[in-house]
Amino acid sequence: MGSSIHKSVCRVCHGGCGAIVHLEDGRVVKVKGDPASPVSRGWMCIKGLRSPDIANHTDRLKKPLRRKGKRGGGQWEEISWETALDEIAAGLEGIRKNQGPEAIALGQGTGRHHYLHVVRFANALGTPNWYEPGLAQCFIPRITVSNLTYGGFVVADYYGDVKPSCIMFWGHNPLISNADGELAIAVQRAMGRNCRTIAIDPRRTETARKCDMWLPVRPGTDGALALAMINTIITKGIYDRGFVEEWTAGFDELKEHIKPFTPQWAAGITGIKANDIEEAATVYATNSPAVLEWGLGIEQNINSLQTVRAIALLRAITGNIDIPGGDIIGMQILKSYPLLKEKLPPESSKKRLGGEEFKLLGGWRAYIPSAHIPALFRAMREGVPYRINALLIFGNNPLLTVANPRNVYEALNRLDLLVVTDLFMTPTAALADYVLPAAFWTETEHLFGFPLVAENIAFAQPKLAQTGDCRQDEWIMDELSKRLNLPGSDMTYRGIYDYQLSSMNMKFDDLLNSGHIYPGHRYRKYIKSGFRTPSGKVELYSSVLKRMGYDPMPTYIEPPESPVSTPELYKDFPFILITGSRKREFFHSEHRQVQSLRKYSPDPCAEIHGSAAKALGIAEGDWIIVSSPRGEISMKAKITENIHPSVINVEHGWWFPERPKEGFGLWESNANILTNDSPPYNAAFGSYQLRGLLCNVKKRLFKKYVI
Ligand SMILES: Nc1nc2c(c(=O)[nH]1)N[C@H]1C(S)=C(S)[C@@H](COP(=O)(O)OP(=O)(O)OC[C@H]3O[C@@H](n4cnc5c(=O)[nH]c(N)nc54)[C@H](O)[C@@H]3O)O[C@H]1N2
Ligand SMILES: Nc1nc2c(c(=O)[nH]1)N[C@H]1C(S)=C(S)[C@@H](COP(=O)(O)OP(=O)(O)OC[C@H]3O[C@@H](n4cnc5c(=O)[nH]c(N)nc54)[C@H](O)[C@@H]3O)O[C@H]1N2
Ligand code: SF4
Ligand SMILES: [Mo]
Repeated sequence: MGSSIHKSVCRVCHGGCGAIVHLEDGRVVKVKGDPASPVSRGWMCIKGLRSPDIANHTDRLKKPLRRKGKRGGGQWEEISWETALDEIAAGLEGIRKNQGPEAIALGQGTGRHHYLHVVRFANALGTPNWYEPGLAQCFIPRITVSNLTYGGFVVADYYGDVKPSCIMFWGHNPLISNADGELAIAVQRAMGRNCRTIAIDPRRTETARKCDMWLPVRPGTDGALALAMINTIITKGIYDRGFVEEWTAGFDELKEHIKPFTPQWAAGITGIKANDIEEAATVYATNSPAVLEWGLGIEQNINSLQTVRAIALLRAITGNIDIPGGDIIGMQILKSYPLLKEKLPPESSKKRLGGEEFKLLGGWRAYIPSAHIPALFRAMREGVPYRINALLIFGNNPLLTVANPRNVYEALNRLDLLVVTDLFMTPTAALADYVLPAAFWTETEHLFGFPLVAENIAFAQPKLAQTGDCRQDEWIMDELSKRLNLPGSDMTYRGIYDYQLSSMNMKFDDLLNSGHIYPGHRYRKYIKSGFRTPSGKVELYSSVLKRMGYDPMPTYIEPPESPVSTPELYKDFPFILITGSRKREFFHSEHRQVQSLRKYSPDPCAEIHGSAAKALGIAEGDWIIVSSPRGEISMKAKITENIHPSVINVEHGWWFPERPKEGFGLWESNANILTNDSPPYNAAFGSYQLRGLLCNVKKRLFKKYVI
């Protein structure tokens, strides 16, 4: 076959970096950055560059597998795709007829190529019960609040001619996470000489270390900090009067509402000095255009809705929306993915687990309605309010990425049918009845709207290579749809790409030739058509939230497990726990088997401040036990000055592919043993707590298990 070189776009993470892929005899041998990419301009991160090591890994799943012997026993039989698909379709058909389609649940992971195809497949099947481990805990609060407040999702304008004069990073570390298509390289360039920068994070992250100001906020109290910044900006009169008068609704109510939320008030809650709060608010409000880079740190707690709302209002009162160099509303150049919403009858939607209770996650107003994870896994375990019999997972490892893996484990063991599609055998896949081999990004054909949700650019990803019998997830769903004769089964994923591109009179083949299309941004779209909200203005006072029974004005409540709320518990658990801060070399629970990435982080680590470590007699590299009221795990101590002394930062996603016989060491260092899937939840989204809980740390006295 010889060697050849191709252009593509990397999707090891949420993606976007232009990639030059070198093939030899059909194998991916090298991946380099594409200098011609309009967003990454030649840059790639370590995961993208190591793509050949992932694609060609000897542990890749290569054939469909059927379980032999007992569940989780590790005995498999290789079968053909025909057999696997026929048998799975027959199983699904039986459950659909006997228990009803809602007894089939679908699961998927974060923002991958097949994301919307899973939702379409669920609708076609007639089940309202699909989930993703992010959603209420990730991105849905930011998307929903943007839509409610400004009528569209905003992203930082790094690619236009005007560059931001200020960037405020809030619970976000994009230099490492490249989250949702906001690439580190673009952020780094924007942070150049003439840009004021502020980081709000309990850790002095890679991003914070490059900033002028670092505000080490107490985890879970960001809502109070944002209210105090609004207070400062309004009290000092440094808001954008013209924009506020013409383009916002509810300013008078907001002005009245924020009176008690002074910087002094917030200082007592957040641990940030009142002067610093005022200074940060002033820098943000007086250096226009300004970008507010919000991240996951503000969502993985039960105050998600109102915290995100308060932060969203800062953009509005400073007039930084849809202006050059500010936060711009996405162009959404592609036609919306045909999700077949109309195929899910209202009586089925009503059965969505948690949908009635968490209206902005699962109700009709939700961005893409989904099930509430704790309710769904409870239904699997207990059959309440009805039993879930089958779960089909496309790229998710819930035993590592969902709160309380014990509950997940019990739930998975109760299923009649568990099908997991993945690149590798994982702790979750190990419990399945069928394991299906997924295609890696160099093996998929994909139309990629960038950045996620805002879609200002469309990229084409060509299928370049083939590993074993691996297939892309969309193909698997299409094949099952055909066998089940589901609505929409006449349109394959390839047909959907053509449909989506018809907005620009293009076909997917045309885009494959050109690589990408970037029609350019139109700023201040609202001047022509208003904001897409009920009032046509930015809703400082949210009429929709009011109607839904939620507070129309941003509010603050103390985290339910904290030094203030639970002082008794705090005596036994005297640290504040945060989990899951991103690491360059891993994507969630992935890549622990890839030596060229694992070598950077061979062991699971927890960050602890030098003063706390000293007091506990813990030295760098010691094995420690981190415990919470829910359980304990082993981690290696990483001592640092770059963290608030009261905070412990625990890496998430840890399992040990090298230890298959011990259940992959699933229970040893799994951060979610410490997190909480129990109520209270956020009232609108049902968000549970992965950050801002209490924990304790002690030195581990016995020797660590040796591989
Ligand atoms: N404690 C704690 N837990 C967290 C978080 C945290 O901060 N702290 N973060 C949460 C967030 S925000 C998210 S979004 C979730 C992410 O949760 P997940 O999406 O579940 O995380 P991953 O481990 O990346 O992916 C799961 C599996 O997908 C497989 N995979 C990768 N690409 C493909 C593909 O194209 N097709 C298929 N079929 N499989 C593929 C991988 O091999 C992996 O086994 O984790 C959440 N969990
Ligand atoms: N390499 C790599 N990249 C990834 C991922 C990955 O697993 N690995 N995951 C992807 C996914 S799904 C997501 S959602 C994004 C997330 O990307 P980011 O939004 O950048 O999220 P994190 O790094 O998880 O968390 C950001 C910061 O929140 C801080 N934090 C914790 N609690 C609080 C709090 O209460 N308040 C404040 N203000 N800050 C807090 C943490 O210290 C951390 O530095 O990354 C994506 N990119
Ligand atoms: S940042 Fe994401 S898209 Fe870019 S190279 Fe890394 S993994 Fe690939
Ligand atoms: Mo996420």
